[in-house]
Amino acid sequence: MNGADLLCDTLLAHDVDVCFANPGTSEMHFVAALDAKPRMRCVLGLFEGVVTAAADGYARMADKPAATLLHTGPGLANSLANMHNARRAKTPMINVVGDHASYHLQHDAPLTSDIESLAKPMSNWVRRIINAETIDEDAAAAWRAAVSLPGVTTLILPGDMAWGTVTPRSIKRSERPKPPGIDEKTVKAAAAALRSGKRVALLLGGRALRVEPLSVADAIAQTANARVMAPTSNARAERGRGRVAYERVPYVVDVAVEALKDVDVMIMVGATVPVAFFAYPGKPGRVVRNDCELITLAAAGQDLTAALEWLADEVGAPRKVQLRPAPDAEALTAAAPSGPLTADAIARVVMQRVPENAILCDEAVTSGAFHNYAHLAAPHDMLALTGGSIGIGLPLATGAAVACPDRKVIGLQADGSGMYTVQALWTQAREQLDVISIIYSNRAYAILQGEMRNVGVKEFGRNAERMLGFDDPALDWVSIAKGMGVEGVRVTTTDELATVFEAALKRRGPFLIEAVMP
Ligand SMILES: Cc1ncc(C[n+]2csc(CCOP(=O)(O)OP(=O)(O)O)c2C)c(N)n1
Repeated sequence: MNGADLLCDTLLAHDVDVCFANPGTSEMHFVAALDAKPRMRCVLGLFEGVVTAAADGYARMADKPAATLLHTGPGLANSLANMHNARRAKTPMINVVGDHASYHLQHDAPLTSDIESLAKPMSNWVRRIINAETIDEDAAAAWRAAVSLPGVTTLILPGDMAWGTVTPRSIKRSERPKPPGIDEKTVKAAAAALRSGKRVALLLGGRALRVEPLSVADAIAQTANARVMAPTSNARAERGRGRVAYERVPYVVDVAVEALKDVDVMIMVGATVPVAFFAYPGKPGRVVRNDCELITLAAAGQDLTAALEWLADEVGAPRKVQLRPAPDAEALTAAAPSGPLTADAIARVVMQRVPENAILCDEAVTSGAFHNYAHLAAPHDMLALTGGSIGIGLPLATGAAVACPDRKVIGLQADGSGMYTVQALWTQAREQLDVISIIYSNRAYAILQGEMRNVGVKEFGRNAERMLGFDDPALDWVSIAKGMGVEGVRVTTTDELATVFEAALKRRGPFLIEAVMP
């Protein structure tokens, strides 16, 4: 038995049985160890940004970490943008990064780099393995750090630790660390605020956006006349008909300030104070009022449902609540206007047809109108980009589909962002994953064109046009998909989209719809 075997066995003992991978020479012993364990499912990503985003999507849906396998500093560097997104989503993840054998580093061979310095900013926990005999302890520590949230962990595995002989042993599974308890004083303060007559918003994030805690929050809100809100983008939210239709904090600063101007007290549950995505001259950084009282009832790694239940008891809220009727239910049946594709029309076509229990992955950017209708769609999970680093959508959907093979996954994907990690389509084909990707093909970085106009530029010059648009040559998404083994169809009208989407929902396996927007 060698260190790589011990690492693999320890991961399996902790029920980490999927490894998204892009290996290299220094990881060959670990590849051999993974190969010797058929229980471990290894999924190849053809770029490391696919690997980490797929591990993210997997963990969001499986509620447990996947491992990743990355090759030395450069492989890790390629994966970092989506590792950043995972860290922002508070996703549990165990990255295994191979390195040269420890005694080889002195030669400064071509792939030598400072892996720790690359890993630290995007990881919550980093450890270099220095003794093959104790790899089981290292891997168990990584698992504990991953599941106690926030949880991106990185283990650096030098070649000699992987091939070093170790004493065979039976592996003990670690206890899941107990989350920090809920603070009684804070619960009482939150309850007092809810009883005070002040205008209160409950801001829910992380696992508080699952059905059960959401409905407890809604009961509190109905009892105390408060609002239920969520951050603009969330790792995973359980949405749709029959579920709590919370308000999202708007993305645009002025709109967010306006939406929150009446909030005297914000009670945060698995969320932090909402801030503007960017600084703009003369605009605030925090979008709540300066005098808004902020109460953190519970943070991401705590038991958010227990915190809400305690608060509900304090304010005498019932556990069974009447769901408030959707105010605009006629949108459910009204056909989207036929004609050229708009973000709103696509959202309505999708909303009316989303199958029950689907998983939606949102990287629609300026075409993100689906959120306006999410409460009207069949019950679904919504996974979104939480770290602002575009290029997550296609692999996020890939990982979610690996975690939930019996559920339809639907990617709402802006074209510019889709191109960053387009290789995920190949993994979808290779693994025959049940994913429909709808590409919002506006052939531009539309959000940046909007930001340019916002700074007062009316006419774009040649350089701005060439940096913010990509219609020449136009990307041919159907051919791109075909080249990676995924069938696709191009649509240009609402009616075509409806027909093609309905047909796609009836089949299994990956499929792509290029929705060309004027
Ligand atoms: C990794 C990374 N690179 C660049 C950016 C800057 N950026 C933000 S949005 C955007 C363009 C998005 O274009 P697209 O995905 O086509 O969506 P659209 O704006 O057209 O709706 C860019 C380049 C970013 N957020 N993250």
